[in-house]
Amino acid sequence: MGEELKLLGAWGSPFSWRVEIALKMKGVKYEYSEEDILHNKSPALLKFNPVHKKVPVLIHNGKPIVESHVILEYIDETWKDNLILPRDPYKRAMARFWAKFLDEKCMQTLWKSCTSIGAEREKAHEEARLLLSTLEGELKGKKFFGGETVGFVDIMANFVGYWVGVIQEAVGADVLTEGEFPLLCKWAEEFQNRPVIKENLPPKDKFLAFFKVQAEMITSFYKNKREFWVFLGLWFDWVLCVCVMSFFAVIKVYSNGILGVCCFLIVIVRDNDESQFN
Ligand SMILES: N[C@@H](CCC(=O)N[C@@H](CS)C(=O)NCC(=O)O)C(=O)O
Repeated sequence: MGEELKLLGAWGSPFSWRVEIALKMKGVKYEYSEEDILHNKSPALLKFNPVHKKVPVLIHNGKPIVESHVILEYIDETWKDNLILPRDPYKRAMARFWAKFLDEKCMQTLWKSCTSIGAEREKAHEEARLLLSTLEGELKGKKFFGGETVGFVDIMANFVGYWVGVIQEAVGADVLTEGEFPLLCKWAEEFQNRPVIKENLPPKDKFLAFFKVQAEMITSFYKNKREFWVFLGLWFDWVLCVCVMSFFAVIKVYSNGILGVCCFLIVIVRDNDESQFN
């Protein structure tokens, strides 16, 4: 087939990387185009992913496919060698279930547990531990989530297998540790050592430097957010104090006024009464 296959991606994106790995596992040739997602998205990205404007976008013979898990399924159905998803319908359904769990539950929490600070970090850390324990349980008696070889769930779990380790190193966090999650750590090692993965991992030094900057930005965001709330709290106390004082002052002026009016009326009434007797 004289096919045209192009991937719009970003070097540090676990989502783009999923697609690259799937294409490489299948041995499919493609053209790669690096997107500057932070500063300058290309017209092609905006045109082919107008809904989310995000990478990855796979363009096959002019037709775009977006969302990494959708792209993985498309690749698996289009190029049949080295199947990524299991053939058995139940196992396929379960693979999709875990993929959803990874993207919807784990990714955000793991990211937050590595980058937030204070109470927010503690909370995210606890949540991340629970999620990682669930994944640890899923690996019991297996080398990979997919069984003996890397499959759909392993590719979807790439951020646990590589990204979390690098982010932890960059920011000094310890969410995923060998002591607490031995099966997951062993899996991450096996995963990274698979030839197709090892040869295509994003460079660690570049990654560390990138995440240090990102983490500093995010940490200062959380710090500013906390300082903002402290400032707002103090400001609110002050406003409350002024309101209470004003309230009592008004009551006092008002009651003095009433008292004055009452005295005035009493004097008038008495004057009137006395003049009747004269
Ligand atoms: N759910 C999407 C997520 C894609 C995504 O978040 N891509 C990021 C890069 S890691 C992106 O392009 N961000 C650009 C933006 O948010 O504007 C997928 O699975 O493909």
